Amino acid sequence: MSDTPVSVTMERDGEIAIVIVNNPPVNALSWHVRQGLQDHFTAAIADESVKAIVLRCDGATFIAGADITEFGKAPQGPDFNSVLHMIEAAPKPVVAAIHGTALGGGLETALVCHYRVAVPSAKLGVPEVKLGLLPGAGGTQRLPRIVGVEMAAQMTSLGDPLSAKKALDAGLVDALAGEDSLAADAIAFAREAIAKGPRPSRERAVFGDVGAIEALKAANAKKWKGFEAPYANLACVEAATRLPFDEGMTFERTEFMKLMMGSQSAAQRHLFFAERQAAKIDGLPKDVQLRPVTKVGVIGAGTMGGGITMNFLQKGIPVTIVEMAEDALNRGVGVIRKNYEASAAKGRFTAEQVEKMMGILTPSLSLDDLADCDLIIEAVYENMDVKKDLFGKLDAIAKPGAILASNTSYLDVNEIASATKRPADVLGMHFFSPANVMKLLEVVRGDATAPDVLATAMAIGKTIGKVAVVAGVCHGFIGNRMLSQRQIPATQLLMEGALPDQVDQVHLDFGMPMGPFQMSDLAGLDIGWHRDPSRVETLRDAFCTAGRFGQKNGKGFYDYDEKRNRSVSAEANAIIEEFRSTSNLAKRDITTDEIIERTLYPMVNEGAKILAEGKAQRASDIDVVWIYGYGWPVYRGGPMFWANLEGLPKIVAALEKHGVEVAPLLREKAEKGERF
Ligand code: T1G
Repeated sequence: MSDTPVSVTMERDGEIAIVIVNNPPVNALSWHVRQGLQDHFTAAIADESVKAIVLRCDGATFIAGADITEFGKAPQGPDFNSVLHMIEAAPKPVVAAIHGTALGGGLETALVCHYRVAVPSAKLGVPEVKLGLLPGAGGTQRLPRIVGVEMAAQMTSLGDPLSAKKALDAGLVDALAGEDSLAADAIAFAREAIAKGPRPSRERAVFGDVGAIEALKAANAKKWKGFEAPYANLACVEAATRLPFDEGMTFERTEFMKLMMGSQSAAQRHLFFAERQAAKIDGLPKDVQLRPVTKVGVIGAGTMGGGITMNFLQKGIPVTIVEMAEDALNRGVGVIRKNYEASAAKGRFTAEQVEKMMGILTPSLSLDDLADCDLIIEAVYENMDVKKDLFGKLDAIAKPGAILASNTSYLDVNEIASATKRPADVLGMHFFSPANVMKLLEVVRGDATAPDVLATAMAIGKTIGKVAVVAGVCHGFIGNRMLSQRQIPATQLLMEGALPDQVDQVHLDFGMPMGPFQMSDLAGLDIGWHRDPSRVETLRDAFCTAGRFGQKNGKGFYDYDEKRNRSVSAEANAIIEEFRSTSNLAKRDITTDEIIERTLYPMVNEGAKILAEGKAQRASDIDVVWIYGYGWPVYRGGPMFWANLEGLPKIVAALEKHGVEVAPLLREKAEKGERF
């Protein structure tokens, strides 16, 4: 008995053969699917009684791509391109019946079919660029022949799917089927196609304006900074405009293999799975039931409270927002409306949608109005006494079973929970500012937090469009705890001769959206300042004493114009030099390598401590935190993935050279030749 899983079958409807793929959950083109396609298409092509062939899929979707789990492993089963060329060369019409998401290799399979029928809800795309790849099975060569150069360039370099309607308009789909009658409609279409015969896309001419490719590069230069894949995709589409098909396929293969063997694709494929893994809670009892969340309470209508509120309103979840003072409440509600109206002006919402969202927002000056909320999130002043007092009041007001969440960014959630008689219902939900934009949500699990409470918070995070990661209680949880291990040495480097823009530029060149000192200026240098100008104990004290609070007042480590564009500040650098001169450190040249070793390696070191303490479930969760919370460049996969590429022994040696105590787990892995 062959141990090949049966993931492809074939049925007949008269003279029509129907090849059916069934490889849950997304009908990925695993090796046994390729084998099954090869076997059944060979049989259907050879069978004289078969006059046309339909390819369709069972389950949630048409083929959603190559099986990413097979990448980097020894090849098994037939070569994908060979299977596709065989289908395209069939002497009888082949019709792809598309539902769900025909993506990547899935769309490429549909492209070698001669005709394509899709249900209206289907989506069609080539998202390989988001994995640091390109469509490696002819997508870059066939799309310009079917939808033209401009759309092919957009589809491949941006990776966003088309709706079935747009695909129909573009000629990528030949007909729309009934949402519930795809199989029958595709068979009927195939019957009619018998007279038309096959229509291999490889024989069609490329059309459209190759100038669209340069225009796309210009329009996305900032977004694609540091990325290789978008440009490789466009190079392949451009090659299709000047090379015969087979030479174009060879060009595509060469470019595909360059990306596949590179670190950027490895990083982006790592993140594809890491993001999905982050949603999983290890050890969660199988029978956990989520608590219903139909009404949310938010306490605090400031920047964070308002942003948090917007997340729920956008998903149609009513929110009661509570402030202590009416003017603060009105201001907060006004900002929410203004933000929605600004988004509507950009076409993201209609005016009706804005009114509908504002219509399910209930402003209130009384905590008592939260009594019927299923989830209450506080976003008040970051002070333990204030939070404990508030949670004590909530304990008496909130209904049994309500989840009480703190948006604290570093305080001890266990201590906050101790202010209630229901610590099992308490956890942290740490949003990142601006909370309605940043995708990361750290869900901070208290010692007493119940499994269903944790699972519910993770699920509601996904519902409101966040990437939720479980964090343990410690100072700064995962992200901010590691951030402090970057900011402290960064400031120390200024004491040794570096300047803010030198350090920041190294981080910008690394791919971060901003460097340590730009971030400090954005956050505000006066956060936590003792406000005594005569007391200058730290460099920040010196800046605050000089009235340099950061972007908020136009000057910090940099000077800022009215559009918040930064420029090097002679005054700031003079303050640094003055403060540095009080230290007994000799000024010296600081290299780029040293800046990386002194600011990024300590983050990896702290990540190892976080893992060892169980404050993160897995190293890939730490990567997800830094990608979605701080803009770590996706093509470097996150701090822990990047550390593997750097080499843990190299990191250990550098940390020792700079006098940093090496985390035991990091040292252990380095010595054993292991990776995170
Ligand atoms: N390969 C392997 N596993 C995959 C997979 C894939 N392509 N896509 C999804 N999964 C797993 C996923 O890890 C998760 O596993 C489960 O399926 C459900 O996924 C030659 C080289 C299709 C829109 O990039 O965009 O083709 O966590 O949670 O939200 O040119 O999955 O349950 O164990 O995301 O309903 C190109 C990637 C590949 C599409 C469904 N294709 N997938 O979203 O479910 S490269 C893609 C998605 C390629 C060719 C090239 C989404 C989805 P687990 P999910 P979903």
